[in-house]
Amino acid sequence: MLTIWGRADSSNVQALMWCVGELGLAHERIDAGHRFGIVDTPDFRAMNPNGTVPVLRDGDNPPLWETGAILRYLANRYGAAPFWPVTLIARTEVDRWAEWSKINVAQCFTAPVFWRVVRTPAAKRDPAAITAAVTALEAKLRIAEDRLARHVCLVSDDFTLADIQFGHILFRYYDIDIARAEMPNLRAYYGRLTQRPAFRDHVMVSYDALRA
Ligand SMILES: N[C@@H](CCC(=O)N[C@@H](CS)C(=O)NCC(=O)O)C(=O)O
Repeated sequence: MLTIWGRADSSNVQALMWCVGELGLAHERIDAGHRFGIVDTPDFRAMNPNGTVPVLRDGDNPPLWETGAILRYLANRYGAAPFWPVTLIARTEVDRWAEWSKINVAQCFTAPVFWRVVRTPAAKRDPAAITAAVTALEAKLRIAEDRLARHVCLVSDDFTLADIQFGHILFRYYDIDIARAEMPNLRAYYGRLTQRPAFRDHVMVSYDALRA
C-alpha cells in the first residue's frame, strides 16, 4: 500500500497520482499543502525538509520526495515496458524526455504562466509578462509539436513515463484564459490523453481553490 501526501490540485501531486492510476497501484492519498497545511508540522518536515508535496511512502521504506525521483521509483519498482523500457538505451530515452518535460515544460508553465494567470488577482496581472512567459513555454511545446507529428506519444507510439511528466501540464495549459498558438499535433495528443481514465481522475481536476 502506498501513502501519498499532497492535495489533489497540486500539479506535482497530479503527475504522481496519474502514474499511480496508470500502474493500478493500491494507495491512500492524504490532503496536505496549501489550505490543508500539514507540510509545516515536525512530522512532515521529518519526511521532507522542504515542506513540499508530494511525499510518498511505500511500506516501511524511507519516505520519498521530488516528483521526478518518485515517478522513476514507481516505474522501476512497478512499471513494465514499454511504459518504462528494460534496455538501458530505451529507458534513458524515456527518462531524457521525462526530465526535459519537468525542467522545460513544467517549470516554464507553473510559476511563469499558471501562477500569473490563476493565482494573481485580475487587477495585479501583468499581460506583457504573461505573453512573454507563454511565448517562452510555447517555444518548448513546439519541440513536442514536431515530435507528435511523427509519434502518437512523446517518445514513440507507446505511452511512457515521459508522457506523464509532459502531459499533466496540458490540462491547465488548455483550460486557462490565455491566447494559445496553433499546435494541431499537440492538441490532438491532449485529446488522446483526455480519453485515459487515470488522466481524467487525477489531472482534470478543478483548480478553483487556487484562484486569487
Ligand atoms: N521539486 C519538487 C517541487 C514540489 C513543489 O513545489 N510542490 C508544490 C505543489 S505543486 C508545493 O508543495 N507547494 C506548497 C503547498 O502546496 O503548500 C517536486 O518536483 O516534487
